[in-house]
Amino acid sequence: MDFDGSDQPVPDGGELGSAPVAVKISIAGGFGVGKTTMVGALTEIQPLRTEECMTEPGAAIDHNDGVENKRTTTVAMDFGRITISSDVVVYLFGMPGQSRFWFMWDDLSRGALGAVVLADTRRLADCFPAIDYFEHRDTPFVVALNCFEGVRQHELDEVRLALDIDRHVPVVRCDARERESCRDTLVTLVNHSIDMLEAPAPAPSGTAV
Ligand SMILES: Nc1nc2c(ncn2[C@@H]2O[C@H](COP(=O)(O)OP(=O)(O)O)[C@@H](O)[C@H]2O)c(=O)[nH]1
Ligand SMILES: [Mg+2]
Repeated sequence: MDFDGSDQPVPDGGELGSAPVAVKISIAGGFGVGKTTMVGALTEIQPLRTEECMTEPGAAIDHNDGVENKRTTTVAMDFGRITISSDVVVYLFGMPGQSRFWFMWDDLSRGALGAVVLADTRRLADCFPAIDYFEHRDTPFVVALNCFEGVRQHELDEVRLALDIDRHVPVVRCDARERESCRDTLVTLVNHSIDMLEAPAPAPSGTAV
């Protein structure tokens, strides 16, 4: 048993070792881009969903161009879980895309290892708020182009240019309905997050390098 300087004993590593490490990952992006679909494809448990039917008044606010068949919308969050091993469990938090729910983003993304920003090339601008959000918080993120059928496949470099994101931010293609494709996206994110953690801190401005 170790002590942390207070009166309270702190369990040693052996006792802590029984609880798996929890890794939190955010899934973000605009309305109808496939966030709920991705969490559902990845989770090993019944996903927690907060879907509600879309209504006439909402149609004026939630533009479903390109996803006209969409009948429901997430009104809070999606939640899923992936057990990697007895030591590591990943928790997935799908963040609501509509601007009226952005007030929840801080709570849903706090402590996240990183984020997947899903993008639909037919409505690319819809992912700008999520990209801005993670850029300003220095949260590692990858941009994943959800490849909806029948849509021209843009080159990844074209999309990177259009989004004006840093060269080090990975841009990948995925199919939010396919578990393996989503898994590959998460692997890219985790590797990117590790790279960011290991990257040397930038020199303070004005310091000669
Ligand atoms: N064809 C196709 N449809 C998709 C794909 N991903 C999601 N969808 C559909 O697009 C709609 C919007 O997806 P949803 O996950 O609800 O979007 P969210 O608003 O970001 O949570 C749903 O009807 C999905 O079935 C995809 O990769 N291909
Ligand atoms: Mg949703």
